[in-house]
Amino acid sequence: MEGIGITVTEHLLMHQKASPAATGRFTSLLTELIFSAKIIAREVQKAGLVDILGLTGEVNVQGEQVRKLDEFANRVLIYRMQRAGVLCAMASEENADIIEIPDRYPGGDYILVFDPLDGSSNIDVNVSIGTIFSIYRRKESGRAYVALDDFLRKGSEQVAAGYFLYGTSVMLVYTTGDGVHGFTLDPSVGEFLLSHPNIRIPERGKTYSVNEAYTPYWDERTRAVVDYFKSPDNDLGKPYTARYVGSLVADFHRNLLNGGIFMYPADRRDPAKPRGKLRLLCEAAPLAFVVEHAGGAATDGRTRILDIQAAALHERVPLFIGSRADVERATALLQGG
Ligand code: AHM
Ligand code: MG
Repeated sequence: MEGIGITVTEHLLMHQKASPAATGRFTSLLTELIFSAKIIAREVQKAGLVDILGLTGEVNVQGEQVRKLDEFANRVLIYRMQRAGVLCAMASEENADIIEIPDRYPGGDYILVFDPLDGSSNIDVNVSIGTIFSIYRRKESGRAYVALDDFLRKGSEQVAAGYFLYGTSVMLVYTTGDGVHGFTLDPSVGEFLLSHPNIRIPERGKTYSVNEAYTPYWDERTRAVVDYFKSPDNDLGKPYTARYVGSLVADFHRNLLNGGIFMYPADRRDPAKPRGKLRLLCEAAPLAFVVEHAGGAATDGRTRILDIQAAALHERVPLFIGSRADVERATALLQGG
């Protein structure tokens, strides 16, 4: 249609045609995911109007209080994706175990891992939140049941990853390994339109994002990293600007477009067990896949995130992600360099 630009559906079909082996099943998966996100976005936008705010009183598998919109987003994704006919199983940040596809629905060979509504502490205060997704192909096609080891993979095995950002506008950013592309929802026509083709993250940023209130719980090297970004004598020659939304998708997206580094280091809030907060499979690995395909980097302070073999569904990792030069500098300082 004249003047409307490329829709995400057209973009998907163009890529499907370019790949001779494509069956259209991946396009179906993404199409269903996009529809689910539109439903979630509609509810997010109504959050101040309807009685959907507040806590349900339940606690999820991570020991955090579940908010109603998290539950809603989780239910929408499970309901729609179970029926999409392209998945063999799913895993959600909100569910302790693998989510199977009941026999009454057609199956497929893809595996979907998602964080249905990331940054949920921001729901009540009208600050951006998001849905993160990660897609793998099952290890062995045709096996009757999906095993945990189909999920416990390296992030480098993902076939696609991305996120929906429910912000001032609704955006979809994703990659299948062939460039990172951003689409903005035009609410007047209900379509995601290609707004950010082939996103490249600047080699070095000017922004660092970390929850500095946890400084007392960090080790010396982590403090040295943050001091580096605040120092006028760093490689930028002036202190970086601090920006921390507290919604991973929003912080990540800003740094992806403008350059910068997001950090969620291991800390000793639990003195017996220093650890990061973010989950490897549903948060760190998909965003690492996106950032690397945009020219950036992601590590846990030592190892490339995409090389980490997951040992548990809800495993947590420290995360340093963003512009390549900034992540390399942080990783070197964490190694005592
Ligand atoms: P959630 O999945 O329960 O929303 O938690 C993840 C969120 C991220 O979006 C954000 O980067 C981080 O938690 C903020 O944590 P903190 O409040 O400890 O800084
Ligand atoms: Mg999350």
